[in-house]
Amino acid sequence: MPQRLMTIERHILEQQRAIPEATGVFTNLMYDLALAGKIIARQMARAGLNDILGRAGNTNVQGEDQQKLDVFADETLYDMVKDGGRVALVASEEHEHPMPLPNDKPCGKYVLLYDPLDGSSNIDSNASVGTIFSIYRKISDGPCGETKDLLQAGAEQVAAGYIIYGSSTMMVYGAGFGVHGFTLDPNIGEFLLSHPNMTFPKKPKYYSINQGNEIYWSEGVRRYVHWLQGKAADNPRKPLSQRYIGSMVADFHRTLLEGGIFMYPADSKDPSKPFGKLRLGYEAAPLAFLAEEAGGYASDGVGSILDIKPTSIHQRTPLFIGDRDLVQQAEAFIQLHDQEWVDTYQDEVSNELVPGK
Ligand code: AHM
Ligand code: MG
Repeated sequence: MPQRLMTIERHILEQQRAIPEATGVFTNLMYDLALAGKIIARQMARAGLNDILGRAGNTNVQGEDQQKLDVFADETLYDMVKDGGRVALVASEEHEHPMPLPNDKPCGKYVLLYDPLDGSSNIDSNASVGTIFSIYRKISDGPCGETKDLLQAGAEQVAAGYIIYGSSTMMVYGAGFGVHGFTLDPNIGEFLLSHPNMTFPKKPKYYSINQGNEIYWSEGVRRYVHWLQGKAADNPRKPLSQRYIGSMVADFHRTLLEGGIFMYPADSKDPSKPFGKLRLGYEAAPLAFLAEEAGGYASDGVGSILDIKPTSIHQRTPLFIGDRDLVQQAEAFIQLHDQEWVDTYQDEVSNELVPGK
């Protein structure tokens, strides 16, 4: 008897059946994202052949070079969601302002944020990159979305996920019923359930950070990483191995499968980026949502990432994510050694507790 194949479509549909008020709009939005993922994966696989590798010659709102595949992924995602009537407003890493829908298209009840191709500086070296997405309910009263819909605390996410383009393509998502991973079978063009109910392993294996930035770290972060390395004289522990790809989706995916912690702390490298490099809305918050659904935790070093209410779409945040105990230990080191930094930071960013949490 052949094993029953669970496609991502069937899986989402079955989960949504458990919600009496579900109208199918969310299910269709997830289909749209899965289809965008398939199209991006196909283009990625052909990248060398199509001479699409390399820079597009533009600079995005963060002042970073846009890779050609960044542009392709960004356009593909917008194209897939713009006319279905599921979303009301879209924000992308590649656009300074939120992207409204075309005038003649209906607005839906969700808003979507995405990083179309995170880690794209890795493309030319054939390392894994990924798409990250985050979905909220539209809370504004007008027919179409407003910026405030995109600036909700991460705890309000309806769903979040990523598509990793690696040795195989995988889509991993969470919508309140655990975290589930699907591997793209290129022969039938379907994402098939391969990793149901993903949770962080009990025993952490790796820590993941750009060690080259050590001279820019705070005392607390430096001491914490030394502690992970088993160097703390007062509490020697077995060192964790280090892994770092520099592509957060790939680093997070490994952390979820193998156990451990991924970090991009605040540092003093670039005064224009005092809170590190990663963006809250479409990088940290969606992965934080998945981390918590998978039994882990994500923090900015002070409190939960999911409790931060963003004030701008491209806001950056320090990030510690993965094994709950390890992330809480990072918070303890920062609390103990970086009190001055914590005070200044808290003046600027409030981890407002979301009602009901
Ligand atoms: P991007 O969105 O421009 O690709 O940048 C984000 C990426 C993350 O995937 C990764 O964790 C980080 O940048 C790596 O940065 P660094 O090279 O400073 O270690
Ligand atoms: Mg990114």
